[in-house]
Amino acid sequence: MNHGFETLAIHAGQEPDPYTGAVVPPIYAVSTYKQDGVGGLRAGYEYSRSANPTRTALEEALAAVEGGVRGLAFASGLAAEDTLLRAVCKPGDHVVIPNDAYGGTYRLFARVLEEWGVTFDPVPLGDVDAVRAAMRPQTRAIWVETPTNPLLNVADVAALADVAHDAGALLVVDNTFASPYLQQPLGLGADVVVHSTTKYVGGHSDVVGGALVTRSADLGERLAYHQNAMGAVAGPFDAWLTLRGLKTLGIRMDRHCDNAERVADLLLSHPKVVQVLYPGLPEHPGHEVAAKQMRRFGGMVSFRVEGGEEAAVAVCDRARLFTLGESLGGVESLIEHPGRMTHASAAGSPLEVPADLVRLSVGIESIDDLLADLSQALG
Ligand code: PYR
Repeated sequence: MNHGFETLAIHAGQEPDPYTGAVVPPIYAVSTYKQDGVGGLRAGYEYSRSANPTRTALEEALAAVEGGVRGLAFASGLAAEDTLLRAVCKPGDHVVIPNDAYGGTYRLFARVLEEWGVTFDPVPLGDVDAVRAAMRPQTRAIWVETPTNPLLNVADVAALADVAHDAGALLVVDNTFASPYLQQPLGLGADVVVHSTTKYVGGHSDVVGGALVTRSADLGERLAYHQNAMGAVAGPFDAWLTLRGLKTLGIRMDRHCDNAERVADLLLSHPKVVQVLYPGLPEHPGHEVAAKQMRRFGGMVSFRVEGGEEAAVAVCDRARLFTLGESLGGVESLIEHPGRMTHASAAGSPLEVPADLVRLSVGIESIDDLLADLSQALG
């Protein structure tokens, strides 16, 4: 479909149901499908681990909004990551990862994939020369997050795609923080996009899911084989909720960005804030690259608080409208202390996050209420 983003989000993969005319893909709560004679599948569906019509609708929509050819939906972002890595790596292979990757991604590499024989090196991805220097003959992929979770560092996707491809490796981009509305890594040269669809794509904090989208049909086919073989698929209810969220992604993201810009401004002028991490700020080291590859700068803002860990935890505890909780990307604003919460698994590792760091997922509530809550939480 050659349409704009919002049209694709609402219509791609979502033709009205041919049987009833239902304008929204129904929840196909079904495990198996009647065959008209052995092997006689009516619409290609055989067993819902392999494919389910509600999941297919989501997968086609995700591929369309990312500008890819194949989308695959999983039970969680980490299920998508694990399936991808086991499909493209074998024991003995090596992956370059961000030195500030999401804690769950780090845990997957450090505690699960390393046991399976895949090694990794954490590298500051903003430094393209450092990434090039980290490449080895066994490097199978560069794993990119941009902006990163929770430090909001920015990596140049097009430059890293060249580094990966020169070395015969894949460029994988976790696009969870930006969402496909703000950034489309496949068009910049990435081979695979990864999502925790739990976040902005789902957008309402009511479903956990993950996705992979590929630029090539061949890689898509290989990942689909592993999706079926490993079985960590999205169920039909979860696929339906995620698809419902996707339809409003564009308008939600614009409001997330509007509100995050105002929040970053407030934090910047607050005496108790030591540093504001937001790629939309001109002084952010990744601002220029972000401006080149993103439509806007996103809804995530992190900041460092004067007084260290206890002061940062106190800000989180005092917040009211910003709900204290993990996750991000929902309509409601969230606050958390990454060191003790989402990134606790990186404690003591090279990926340990600063103890005075607070992460905000700025929601789409009335901005004056959000600013008032933050002001009182900062004290
Ligand atoms: C996060 O809050 O960073 C998760 O992905 C759970």
